[in-house]
Amino acid sequence: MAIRNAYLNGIYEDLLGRYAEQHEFLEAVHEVLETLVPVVESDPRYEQQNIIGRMVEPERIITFRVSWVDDAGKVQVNRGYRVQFNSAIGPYKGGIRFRDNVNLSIIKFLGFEQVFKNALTTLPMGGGKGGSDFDPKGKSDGEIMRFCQSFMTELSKYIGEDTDVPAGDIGVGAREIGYMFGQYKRLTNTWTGVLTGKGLSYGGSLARKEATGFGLCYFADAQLKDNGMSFEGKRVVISGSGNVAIYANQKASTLGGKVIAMSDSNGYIVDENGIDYQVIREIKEVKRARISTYVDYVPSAKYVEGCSGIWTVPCDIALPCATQNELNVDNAKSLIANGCQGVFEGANMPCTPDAIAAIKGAGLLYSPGKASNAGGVATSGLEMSQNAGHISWTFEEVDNKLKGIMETIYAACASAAEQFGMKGDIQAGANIAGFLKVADAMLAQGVCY
Ligand code: NDP
Ligand code: 2IT
Repeated sequence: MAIRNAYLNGIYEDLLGRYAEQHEFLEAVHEVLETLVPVVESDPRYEQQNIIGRMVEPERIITFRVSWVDDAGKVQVNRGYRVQFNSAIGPYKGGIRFRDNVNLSIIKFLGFEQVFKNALTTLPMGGGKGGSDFDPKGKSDGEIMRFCQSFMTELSKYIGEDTDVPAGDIGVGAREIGYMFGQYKRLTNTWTGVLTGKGLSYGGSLARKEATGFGLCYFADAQLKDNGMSFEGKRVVISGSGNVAIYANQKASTLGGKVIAMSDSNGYIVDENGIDYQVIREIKEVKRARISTYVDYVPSAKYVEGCSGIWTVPCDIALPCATQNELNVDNAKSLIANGCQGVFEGANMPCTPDAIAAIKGAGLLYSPGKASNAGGVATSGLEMSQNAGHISWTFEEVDNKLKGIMETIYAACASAAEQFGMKGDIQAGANIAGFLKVADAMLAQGVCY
């Protein structure tokens, strides 16, 4: 759909012609540009200095071959990426994703969103993202280690504690971060906080593991309260069963909600008595098994094959925490028909554009991932501060800072939306508040990228 501003529409048309095959990237850019129309029209400098034209093009893209030897002695080849998108407000910062469907479009969309998200955290971090089409599922520990070492051998040339600080994302957790950190240290002979999400015994921050899921619920709670509601007594459906989903379950339950369904890429489980996050953690973090095995631990639960069916489970609050475009317009219609009151994104871009339109159109509360899942990277920022100061904060200190940051982000999104005549539109507010900070820094620094 055309964007109702000639400057913005021209930029989008140009990207469409140049990167026609990068669907996820185009989707993420379109979503942001649409909401920036009143902002660009409020200050001629954004167009004069071509701030948007510069923001949609990464400062640097690195792609590389990752060769490694599998357990059978065969040499395997994967593709590695790091997109250093924008460094206007701080060193590039963002996760690394290992999944078989990873390509440049996915890494660019994630890097683009990360720029706005990191600006919202109030911490000085630019945006970047990386990954590989390597899938850790079904690989041995030895294979994972050899892959991570090979990946880091090349990546190490481009990152550093003041340059670019990667972290985890889908398929990259404490194990992968550990292997990559070890290899970086070996190559550089320096101990620096070059990665976040590290283990607690070697510089990791307490509460980083929990941060994205906890932060999502702190954000949702702030938005619910602002609209006279709360988690208390609500039926909650959470897609995914990874890092974000597990701790979203824990916090939603603490806040009085009952999580009745969770999923993985094969299917979903339902239990009206509530799903125990500790059992999910045992299955996913320790055993690295499928969510279908939950019924072996809790016989009252039911397993259903096929992951998208989870959105047909009637609920009050939906927290999509798996992956991009996992919730389409039909799923949105099911949620609406079943009386859902709010959709708060834990994953990056989980709702398709027409799903978002349906959700907002039906008057449900909606929060975009780049605001409501910012607690993960915010706590990565806190890990960087602790590493730089050679100190460590208690779980409570970090958790309190995280809660404060999420409430501040919600307030900033709400206020930016209101300032530009879109009161209550947290999607627009997130894009605008993130944009204003980055654009201001770019204007101040001149035409340097
Ligand atoms: P994990 O790898 O820990 O878990 C991912 C979960 O999503 C798994 O349950 C996985 O199922 C499921 N999943 C992945 N791909 C698909 C798919 N194509 N269809 C259905 N389900 C799928 O990742 P995270 O929890 O870290 O990340 C989840 C989302 O949150 C991603 O969008 C990520 O970008 C975003 N995010 C993560 C942050 C973090 O700190 N980790 C911070 C902010 C956002 P299976 O086990 O079958 O693979
Ligand atoms: O999407 C994200 O914000 C993340 N995967 C976390 C990034 C980070 O640097 O902690």
